[in-house]
Amino acid sequence: MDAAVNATTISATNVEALERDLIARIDASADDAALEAVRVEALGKQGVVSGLMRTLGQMSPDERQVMGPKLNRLRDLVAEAIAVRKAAFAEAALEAKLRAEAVDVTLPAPRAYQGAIHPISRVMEEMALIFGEMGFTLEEGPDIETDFNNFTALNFPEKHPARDMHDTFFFHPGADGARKLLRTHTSPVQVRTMLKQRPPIRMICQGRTYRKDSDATHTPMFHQTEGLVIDEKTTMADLKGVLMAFVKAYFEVDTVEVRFRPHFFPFTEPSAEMDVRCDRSGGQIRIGQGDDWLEILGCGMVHPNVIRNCGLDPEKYQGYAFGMGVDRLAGLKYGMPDLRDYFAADVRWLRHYGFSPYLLPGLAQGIAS
Ligand code: 2NM
Repeated sequence: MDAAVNATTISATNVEALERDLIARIDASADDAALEAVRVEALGKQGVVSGLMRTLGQMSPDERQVMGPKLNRLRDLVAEAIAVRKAAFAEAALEAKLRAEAVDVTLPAPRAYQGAIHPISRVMEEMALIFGEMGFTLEEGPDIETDFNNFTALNFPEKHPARDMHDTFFFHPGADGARKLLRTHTSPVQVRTMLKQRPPIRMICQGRTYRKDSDATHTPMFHQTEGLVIDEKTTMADLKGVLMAFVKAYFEVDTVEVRFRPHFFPFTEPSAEMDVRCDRSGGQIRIGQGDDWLEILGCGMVHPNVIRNCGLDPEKYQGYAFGMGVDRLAGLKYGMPDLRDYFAADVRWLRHYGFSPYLLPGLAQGIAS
């Protein structure tokens, strides 16, 4: 410390000199460590300012009256200057850290990390759009269902093979003995809709469905789009008209020939499978022309037992229903042959078959644009 400063020969002049000296050293300190050294020398227990404060006790009252305020002021000024300098160091350190960690959020993401709309999502949007234009509402239900909603209400006999442990993923029974299951089709959504809404009902539902099945054309989780119309006068002709309009819009063809083949479902009577004319020559399937047929969906008039099980009077109401596999129809439209690829989460596959989130399907510009 400056030789001019000596606690026994303290004067107003050297308090000022000491102040200038300390402030200059504080301002000149380059970092926290240098600043701390100045603080210890000035304000620490052995520090020069602390030492001067102690001399007040030995001064005469007159001297103390003069020097007391000066030393208090010196101590406060030095403490304040140190605090200001310390804050400046902290601020500079933060600035440097922010600069070092800066991310330019306006930069485009690297190509490898860009997402795409999965073709299944895209196709479900296309289907919802087509049926939406025909006045169908879109209903939803849970993947985990009750045995009643998935089977019993839909007129599946108690011993029906589809209830078998080999097809259905059952959960462990609850305290009441009832076992929940992963829905094996989206039809329980129709059951829920009939139970909560008075006719007329004109709805579709879409989503995940589950069956114990796995090969090139079956995955244990797959997707369905199903539709239901319930009213006082509905006919199989209405059903056929709606489905033909759907097929034309979905495959984007002006004309398409379809045929109904008799079939069996527990929940419809009569039941049918619908085929569309197609051409298989040349290794790929072309819809709408040719001399072959391709099965694309199941349908029928809703069984009176189903209407009754869902709380409606089958004497007053009838309706039609249909169901289709989204995954296979997506594969047909966009040329993806192996269903297992859909769920392999391979970014190369998704980049090739995925859709831009900016290009939404719309009927005006063509749903595939
Ligand atoms: C299909 C085929 C035929 C269908 C029936 C119902 C309900 F709930 F109204 F009874 N929903 N879906 C149905 C009918 C589904 O899928 C191949």
